[in-house]
Amino acid sequence: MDEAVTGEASSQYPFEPLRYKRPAINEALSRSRDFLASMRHRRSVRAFSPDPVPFELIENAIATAMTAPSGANQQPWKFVVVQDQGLKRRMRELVEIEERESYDHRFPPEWLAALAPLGTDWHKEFIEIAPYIIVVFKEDYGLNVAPEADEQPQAEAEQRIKHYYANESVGIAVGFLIASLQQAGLAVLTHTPNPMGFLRELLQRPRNEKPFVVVPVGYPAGDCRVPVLRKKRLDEVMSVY
Ligand code: IYR
Repeated sequence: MDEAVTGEASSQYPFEPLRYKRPAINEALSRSRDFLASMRHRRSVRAFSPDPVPFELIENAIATAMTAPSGANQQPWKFVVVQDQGLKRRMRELVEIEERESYDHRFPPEWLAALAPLGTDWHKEFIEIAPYIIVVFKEDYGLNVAPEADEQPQAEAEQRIKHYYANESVGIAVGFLIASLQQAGLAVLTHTPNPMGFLRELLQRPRNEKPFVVVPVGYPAGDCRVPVLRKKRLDEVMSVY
């Protein structure tokens, strides 16, 4: 391989051979079709069963999310798994306060109209019922605390490292997370209470972490119903030049 193409020659960091095995075409097609079929069954679920979920499924999903590409490989994400019943109850209370205000006063009519087919309202009991709530945080910057932090006022002791493409990076990682959970037969919702700054306080996260999305995870309730929604067709979204 031409070193100039990889940038290896100009990099001061070590490179290693890519570990890669090209799959046979039939094998690739078969895996790709199976994955598509599974993902086509994914639905956002708002009615969960309280049945327990093996914790390894949560860990594996987060480990999968962590493989996502990120701007400058800065991995600007944190995944906070809430299973404590008291904490979930408190989270539900706080979410419902904000959501009630949003539905009653903050959402403009066009937004309410866009949401109408989903049948959502301010009630968020799923936060208490789903066995796990994964709260994903985004770091717009990293925080390095200098070793001599003790002797300096806090503002001087910390060093901020700008993160690049944090939104895109965390968005991709959440996609991986959801795909992994779907493969494990679990249901999720991508929930974005608005505003959700209170989650940083509730979960006592450092100030460089910003709540990105709340992901309740569990098995769907036995009587779970979902709205009839249509996904766009391939020809509506794909252009080949
Ligand atoms: N956060 C609110 C409203 C909401 C907004 C969007 I955009 C949705 O796709 C669904 C709901 C709620 O969770 O009810």
